Amino acid sequence: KTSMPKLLVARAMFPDVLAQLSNFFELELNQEDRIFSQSELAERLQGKFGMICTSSAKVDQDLLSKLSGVKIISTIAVGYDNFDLHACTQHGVMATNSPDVLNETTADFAWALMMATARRVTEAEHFLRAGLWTKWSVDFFVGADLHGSCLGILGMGRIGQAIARRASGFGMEVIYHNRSQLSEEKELAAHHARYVDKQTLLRHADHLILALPYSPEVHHIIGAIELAQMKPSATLINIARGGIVDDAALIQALRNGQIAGAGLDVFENEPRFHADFLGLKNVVLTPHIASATERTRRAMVNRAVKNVISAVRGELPPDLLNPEVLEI
Ligand code: 8YV
Repeated sequence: KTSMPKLLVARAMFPDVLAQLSNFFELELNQEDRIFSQSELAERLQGKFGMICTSSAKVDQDLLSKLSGVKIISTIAVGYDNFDLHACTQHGVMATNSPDVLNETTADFAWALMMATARRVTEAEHFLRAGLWTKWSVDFFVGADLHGSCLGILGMGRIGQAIARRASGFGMEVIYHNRSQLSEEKELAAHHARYVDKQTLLRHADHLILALPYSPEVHHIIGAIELAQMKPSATLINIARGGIVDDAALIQALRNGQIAGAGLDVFENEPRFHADFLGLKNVVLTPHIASATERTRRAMVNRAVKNVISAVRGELPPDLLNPEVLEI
């Protein structure tokens, strides 16, 4: 009897979705939902066909050089900045992600953060919960309007475009900056989004949403200089990745009133984010949950599962990120 290949599932979730795997693999689940250290990850990956993981698993040259026989790493995320694709290819490892199925859900959440930040929803709730609501006044928790304002989007991929489409219901103007300008057809579909340079985006946006993938080239692309160019009444929303924003500079800008507020779902060094955020009232802070709806997370896991099953069957994984690996 031939034994089945082994698969490391770095998180234990949606058992019914994972059940598809048991026809193909002997599974090793991370029942405790721990984030593995690099040495533990290397140990656990030894002798495995592959791994299903999340953004917290760092797959780099150092890790890969300790392994042999690993064929696929499949992340439950659209962002794959935790993978060194070049190193994966060199080591003959296929890398896959789970794109598309989270676009609309993530766009919804960007709007949730933008609305909560502009209208100071969490700040007002804290006030109420603290028993401080003893009287009411006309200038009580005044915030900024969304309707009729200018929405800026940095990073106009599939998620950025889904965010832009939603602006039509609010009568907002949409401007964006991206590595390249979208086709006219795509701009039209994205509520007539207008391509501008980065400086114009920073200066004109009343609400600026970050929706670009992380790479070393965009590290701290929003720092002290950029924040100083934004309107004092503006809000900054990050549903992309920590590291795009210089968090220390953002804290300064929020303290000094250089911008009005920030809605953040991602942070540098999460889950150990900058503690000074907690002392600020003009922030809405969430623990990386923009894609977290039951339906979408199931769809993401399903996609990650499909990728490893294709690989073990000798088929092309639908979301292969490094097709060059097939030529090796
Ligand atoms: C993931 C994300 O849920 O898709 C991404 O890039 O950031 C989230 O949707 C998270 O990264 C876990 O892998």
